[in-house]
Amino acid sequence: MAEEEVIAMERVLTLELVRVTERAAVAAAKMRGRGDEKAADQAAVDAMRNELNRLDIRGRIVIGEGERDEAPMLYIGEEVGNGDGPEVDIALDPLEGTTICAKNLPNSLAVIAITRRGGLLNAPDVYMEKLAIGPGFPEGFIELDMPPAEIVSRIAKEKDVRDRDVTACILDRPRHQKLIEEVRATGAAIRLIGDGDVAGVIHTTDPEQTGIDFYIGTGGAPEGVLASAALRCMGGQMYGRLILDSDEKRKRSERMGIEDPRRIYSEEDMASGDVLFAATGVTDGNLLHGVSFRRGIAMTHTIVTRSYTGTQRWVRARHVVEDKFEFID
Ligand code: VTB
Repeated sequence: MAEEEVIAMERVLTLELVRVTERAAVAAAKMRGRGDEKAADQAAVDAMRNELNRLDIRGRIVIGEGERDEAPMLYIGEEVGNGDGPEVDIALDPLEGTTICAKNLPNSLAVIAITRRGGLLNAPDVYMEKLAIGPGFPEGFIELDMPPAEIVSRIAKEKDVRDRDVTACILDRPRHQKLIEEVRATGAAIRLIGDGDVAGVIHTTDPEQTGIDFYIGTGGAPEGVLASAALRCMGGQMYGRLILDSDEKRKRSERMGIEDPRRIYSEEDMASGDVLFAATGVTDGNLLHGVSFRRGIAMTHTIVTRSYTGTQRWVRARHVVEDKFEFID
């Protein structure tokens, strides 16, 4: 396909992506607050896969539900789309934050990112150290190994506020105890989240709205790639390093093409070239409303964006879903 044709395709595809995350979000939202993570995830996976297979793409899942033998659907390497159109790579999480959805807590999302073939880091399902800030800071403003005190004071200086006016977002895990103490020692505040670090990273792109200035800590590597894709479109900087602390993990990552186990990846290394990204709120959140239901209607709130232009569209949709909250096709 000629270059202009691919760009035109991507332009069309961007809006199509909204349908994909909307469907997943509505399916997951029906399972909100029921204490059943698996059922919520399964509903989102089924819905996302059905919708993905209607798109004019030759898609390959790079970041998905897991390895082929552990995930029956949307596994890494699965081909999706209707087989027409451009060859693309896909990172997705039909329900990012399964536990928060099951508990009906804020910020669970249905997310997807699409690049041209080869545009996404094939990240193994291991932990990744992450650091992210939103747009408007000079390149190289933060570094992964920078002490938290330095990060806080740099952000405070740049924003012309005090250290105590800066807020970090960190996953609430015992492994972060020291990090939490270090950040608190600077006077900065922390929003501790139970899950959902893709949302945590995205929140750095609009600190006025979300109250989050930077994201720091260790979470899933696949989520790191998804978050990078979002920042490529929405602006910001992100750094990540895989934690390969066993022979098994090192071998597995080698098989996935990771040559340097200590490499620090930037957002551009994790999601390169043109990137399309969409996220729909499942539960209410700081940037996106969750799905709301009323008689025969489902309301969704989605952000869809594209790195090529940087346009962000916030799509509020009203779906006629009839009595059983099933879509009319
Ligand atoms: C994070 C978070 C995810 O996994 O990546 C986290 O964003 C990391 O793993 O929503 P642990 O739960 O083991 O700390 C999730 O919580 C779930 O995949």
